[in-house]
Amino acid sequence: MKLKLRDRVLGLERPRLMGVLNLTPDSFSDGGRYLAPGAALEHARRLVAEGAEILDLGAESTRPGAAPVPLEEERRRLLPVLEAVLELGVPVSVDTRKPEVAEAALRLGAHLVNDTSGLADPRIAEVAARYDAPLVVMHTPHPDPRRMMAAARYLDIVAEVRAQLLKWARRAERLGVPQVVLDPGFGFGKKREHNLALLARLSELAGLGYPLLVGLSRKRLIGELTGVEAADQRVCGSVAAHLAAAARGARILRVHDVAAHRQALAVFWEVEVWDGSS
Ligand code: HH2
Repeated sequence: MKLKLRDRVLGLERPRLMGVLNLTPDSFSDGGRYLAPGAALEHARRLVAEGAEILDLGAESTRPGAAPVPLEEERRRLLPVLEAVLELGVPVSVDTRKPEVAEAALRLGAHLVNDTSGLADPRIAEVAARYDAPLVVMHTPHPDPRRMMAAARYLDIVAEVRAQLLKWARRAERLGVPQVVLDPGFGFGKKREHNLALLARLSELAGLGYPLLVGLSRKRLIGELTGVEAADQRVCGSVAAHLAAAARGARILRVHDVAAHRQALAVFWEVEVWDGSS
């Protein structure tokens, strides 16, 4: 499988690392660290040097309870950094729920739209279509982070996420999106048992035939399973979760700690594909 990122192509025959760059004051694990454009660009360079093959830039936190960021403020945080990051030569994804922000980013040259709203505003798909860019369709039971945890009620989480993602993917395709990437949305309106079920049964989503992206990096699930309170100390747990996801078919891993994931993947993948000849 391949991911066509406008003017370039990323093979998905093996898992790829998407490095997270949060241009926010309030992200749950690194809020405020990369708000200044200089610090953001320096971090982007580090992520690329460590092995990130896509960078995901976001200027609005989606952690449970986060307040929305006005359009102008999101643009002001994102666009100057995006312009500089594009110079690094690595494909860039823009993590936004707003069609206007997606459009401004694509006009500057961004390669992928990462919509974490569950296609709440379908105009975002029309924008991706117009720029021939792929769209990440992520599951959330409610587009507003202040209300999504109250919506965490499922009978069969995996079946419901699968059905909803398929519905949104087909809608995006009808609106002209050239390629859809699916994401179960770990932590978005999901409790421990929901996240665990989704991870254990991820192959059921990978089998749908779309590229599968997952983001478990430093999330609450990792804290719950390990007892590690500080989000930036959850590196080993995040790596373990992402390897479990890769073993079940995830091909884009959205991570904060690129070097650790790269090392782990280098070993994991050799074992996965070993055919006895070397
Ligand atoms: N998770 C976060 C943000 N964007 N995008 C996709 N496709 N999948 C995810 O799981 C996902 C995402 C949340 O993580 P982070 O960016 O570190 O935090 P915050 O939303 O607080 O900025």
